Amino acid sequence: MGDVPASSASRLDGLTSWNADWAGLRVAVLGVGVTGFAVADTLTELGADVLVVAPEVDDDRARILEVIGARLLRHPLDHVPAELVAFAPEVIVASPGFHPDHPVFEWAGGAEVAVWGDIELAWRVRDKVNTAEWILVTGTNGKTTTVQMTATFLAANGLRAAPCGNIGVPVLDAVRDPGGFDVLVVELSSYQLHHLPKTGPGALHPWSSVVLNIADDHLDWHGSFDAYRAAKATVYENAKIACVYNRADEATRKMVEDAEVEEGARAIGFGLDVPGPSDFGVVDGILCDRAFLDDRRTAALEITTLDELEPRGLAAPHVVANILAASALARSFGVPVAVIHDALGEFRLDAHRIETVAFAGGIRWIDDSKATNPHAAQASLAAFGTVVWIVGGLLKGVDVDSLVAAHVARLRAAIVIGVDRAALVAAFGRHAPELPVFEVVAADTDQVMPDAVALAAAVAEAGDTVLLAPAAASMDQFADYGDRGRRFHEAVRSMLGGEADGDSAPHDPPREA
Ligand code: UMA
Repeated sequence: MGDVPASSASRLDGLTSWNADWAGLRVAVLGVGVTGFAVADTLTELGADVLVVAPEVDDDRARILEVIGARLLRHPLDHVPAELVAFAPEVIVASPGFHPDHPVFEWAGGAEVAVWGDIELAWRVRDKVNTAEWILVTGTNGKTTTVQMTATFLAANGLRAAPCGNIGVPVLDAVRDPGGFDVLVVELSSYQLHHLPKTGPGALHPWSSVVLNIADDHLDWHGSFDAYRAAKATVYENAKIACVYNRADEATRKMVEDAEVEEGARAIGFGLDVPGPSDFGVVDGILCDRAFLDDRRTAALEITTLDELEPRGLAAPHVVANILAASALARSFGVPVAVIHDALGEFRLDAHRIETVAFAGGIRWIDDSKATNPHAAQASLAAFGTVVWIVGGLLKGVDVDSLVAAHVARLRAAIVIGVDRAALVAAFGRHAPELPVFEVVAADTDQVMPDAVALAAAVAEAGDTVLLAPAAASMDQFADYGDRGRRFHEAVRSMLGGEADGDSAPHDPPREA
């Protein structure tokens, strides 16, 4: 973002505590969604001079901003507002959704104005109540589940643990919680990581970190896969205890190798295969820790078994991978394996994550609306046998060809929804010209799921799974992935009437993803 002038830079360098001198610091806050609001609220409390710039703001937030003393500039932000230039900010704190090539960032680079994200600000003021350790979780898929599991395991061991970040709770809210926490388990999106420095006063020094996996996603935002990967790799910088990586994803191990970590920090691999020393893995259906024990050359600790996980809907390969990663993070904080075992007994996945909607006539209906990219859909498909696949939506510039090629053999039929149907239909044509492929062309979006479900019901046979795993974002036809999943549930239930046998259908045995 360019060099910041010396006087201003030295002032910013000193801003590494809630009790530092923030008074009068001129800060422009870009965007006023969940993040921008928490940023403006924090900075006004610190006595900074805050100008919030956003195209739109809801009435409640506008009123509160006025009360707390932040100025608000409504501006489309299609160019740099003259009022922002006249304000001469010393720092801009940007909401994560702003693209890196936004005109305001270009201007800030030229004018030598520092640009932070909310995560850097939260790190700098993390001593407000007490100084919690931070555990960082990123990856293309599984972030939220892994954050929830890690926080559950820590809490089960009596620690005050806050899941926060991209999961929906700004880290600034966790940092300012008057109760204080021992550990923040922070979900970081690639957007948030993009703005984080690797060194200097704003750089994070996490306790432990994980990149769960890395595959094409958000390429339209980052511009390239390399830029996306570089953003994700930032979580390992300055790690103190453990850098947890995915043995099945070489890129994550390379990121650990390339990171500058603190003396003594360990690389810990996780994977569905047999673990080596310093790894987490699976041996004969037993999930094991071979990292956090003294005699790891010859022994391993049992966490749980696939047989125990299966009736709870936690045995799909990608969920097992999340459990292993979360266990590694919790073990790095001293949580005993027995505590993790018992906490897993109570753990439930969130809605729309391989959620069983119904089981009727030998057909299982599964909602994995959260599979918003090909990588997530790949994990989902790999968890089931013969599948009628409901797929499609907004493809966000990613390629679906290899996903289709990898899974055509397990498909009974494909039901294609969404605006980007052509790419999917063409891929099916190339890789499985014989496969029945149906397009849902409903003009009325209320009709999309009823039509998709009716088509699926017509082709599914006993023993099949009808799987909503769209591999695409939902916003072309639905409010969000939750809305897409809810409408699927409604359509399935209304189609089945009283026929459903309940949601206790057995899950297929997990397969290697
Ligand atoms: N805005 C603009 N121009 C832009 C971008 C945003 O004007 O180019 C304005 C919008 O008017 C809006 C505000 O900025 O009012 C919203 O900012 P935002 O889109 O950055 O979103 P927030 O409400 O601050 O929520 C963000 C995350 N959103 C994004 O990264 C897009 C939330 O993740 C996160 O939960 C929240 O901070 C708290 O940390 C959501 C998400 O979809 C769930 N994340 C993506 C994902 O998981 O794939 C990355």
